[in-house]
Amino acid sequence: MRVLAINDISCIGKCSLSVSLPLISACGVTCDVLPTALLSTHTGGFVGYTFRDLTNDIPDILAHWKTLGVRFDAVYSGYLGSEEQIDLVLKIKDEFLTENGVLVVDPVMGDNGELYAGFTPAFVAKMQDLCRAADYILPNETEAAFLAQLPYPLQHPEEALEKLKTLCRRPIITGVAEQDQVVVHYADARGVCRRYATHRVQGFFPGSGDVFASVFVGALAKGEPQERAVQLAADFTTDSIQRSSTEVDDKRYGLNFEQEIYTLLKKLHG
Ligand code: PXL
Repeated sequence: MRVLAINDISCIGKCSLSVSLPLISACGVTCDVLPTALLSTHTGGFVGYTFRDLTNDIPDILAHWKTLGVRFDAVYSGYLGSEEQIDLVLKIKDEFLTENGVLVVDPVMGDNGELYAGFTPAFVAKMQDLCRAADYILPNETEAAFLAQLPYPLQHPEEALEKLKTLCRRPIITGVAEQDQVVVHYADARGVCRRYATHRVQGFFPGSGDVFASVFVGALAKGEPQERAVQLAADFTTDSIQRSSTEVDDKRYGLNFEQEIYTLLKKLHG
């Protein structure tokens, strides 16, 4: 099984490719990468970070891959640095995804009710186009609100899920906080809305969405059914957040997920 992870490299502040590579590999599948941008840190709370957009490198990378004849069983896109990169993901789906391959789109755009630095309403509209081409979309609550054009926080996540189903058959809304629980709302294979809850740890942890998405994609590529992939990803993310709440002083540096990998592997590989 070959997964292509399309995401940025943030050198410090565990998120995007520095999370996807170890987690997808741990699931026992190949993780190839297409970096969309190179940043000194992610943009969540650091000041003075560098940002190099890699859009112009991508056509030559794809042209080279064409000569190799590579195909991917899953393509997973995360942080995209420009609207042009959305068109490139659509092209990758057409030209590099195997016949039964899946496109998983994490529409990374914002958190806590706000868009991340540099993201615009035009980008949100373009992201809706990418969601229409996806087999699964993994918005957090903020991204779900922007994509479904509903107020944040979502009053009725099931209503947002129904609206998102008009974009993509299998939306999965992550990280919806309830009193002492955090809930994943998702549409199953038959389109039925379901929920999976884990316990809630207070606070905001950058990179949590990337951790969830990476385990979900890795488990799916390993052959787990969608429902089990959701549960594995939610449990892993919650356990990593729990650990980080005491181990990590400065939350900008990301989750300490590494020591949770052993438990994930026991569940995945027996
Ligand atoms: O974790 C999402 C993410 C990914 N990549 C970059 C980011 C963020 C969130 O802030 O800034 C560069």
